[in-house]
Amino acid sequence: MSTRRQFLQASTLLGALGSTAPGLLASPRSGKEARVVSTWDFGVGANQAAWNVLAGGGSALDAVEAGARWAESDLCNSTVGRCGYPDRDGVLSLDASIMAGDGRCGSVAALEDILHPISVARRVMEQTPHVMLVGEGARQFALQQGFPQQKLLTREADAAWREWLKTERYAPQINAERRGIPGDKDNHDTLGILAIDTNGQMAGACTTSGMAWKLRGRVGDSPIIGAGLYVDNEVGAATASGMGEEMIRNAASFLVVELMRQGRSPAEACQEAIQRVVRKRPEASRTLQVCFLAMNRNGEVGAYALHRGFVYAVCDSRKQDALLDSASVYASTQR
Ligand code: SD4
Repeated sequence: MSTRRQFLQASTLLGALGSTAPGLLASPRSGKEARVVSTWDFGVGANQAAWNVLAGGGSALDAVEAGARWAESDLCNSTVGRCGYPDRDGVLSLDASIMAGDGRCGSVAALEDILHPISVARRVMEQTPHVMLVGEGARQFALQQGFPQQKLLTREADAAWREWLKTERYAPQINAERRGIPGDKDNHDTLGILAIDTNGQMAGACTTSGMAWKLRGRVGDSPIIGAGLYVDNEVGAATASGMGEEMIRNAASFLVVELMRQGRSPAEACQEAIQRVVRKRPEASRTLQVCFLAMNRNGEVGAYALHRGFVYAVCDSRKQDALLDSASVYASTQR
């Protein structure tokens, strides 16, 4: 959180350099430069974990899994992994998806008691003929695969839930914590991470505990291929953060990739997808946050959000810790 501002100047520099300047970590064979991008400020840490893989010659798929695992272990994040906030029954359940640029994909939804849903999603992709496992079936699969069972709800998350029970008010806030609303934690901050490796292969991952205080059994966009994440080596990749129902309604990450296929830049594609959200539900769009992040197969990056406050992290051979402000439809985060 605190690191955001100091990156902005560097971000401008990164933007000025553009994505076509020759990078240090480029394959002489493919001419492709490795790059990884992630949602929100904790994306800087996730990118660094992913970059360690890419810089060692690893694949985009291994990189995004490493980045997502970093976020799932992060002790400061109340919306991803072990420190996530629970549903209204006090149960923490996790959603995650992973996708390779050749169309392979896997996901888990409403997974309980397992620290790394992203790695379970990858096992679904690699060890089963299926794409998605949910709930108790996903948990049993994870245990069979050797993932340890852990009680994940932290003391802080449990205390926050007990506090919430006093009012049971359920009104998702836009960037609440960033706006400094006392006692209000952000209840949306999914990690979406996209990478391209030096072989030109792309991959993406998305991991979240979903909306705090959600109805038990509610599944957001993050584990739904095409909504929270979509990757196609022919075109590029997209991921989303914010109110998942809007992404599902608009098949949003797929939409962003298809718009890039039609010739839009990543930023233009994200902007048009956001405009769809606005056109479909103009009133609701004033009270919800929706954010898209995309990277095309040339490594060009773009983002767009409904409301100001969305930041995304970019990491490549020139700079590993750049953090950029996304453009948005609404300049103010007022509700
Ligand atoms: C969801 N998109 O479950 C997720 C939550 C989120 O930032 O926070 N995204 O709807």
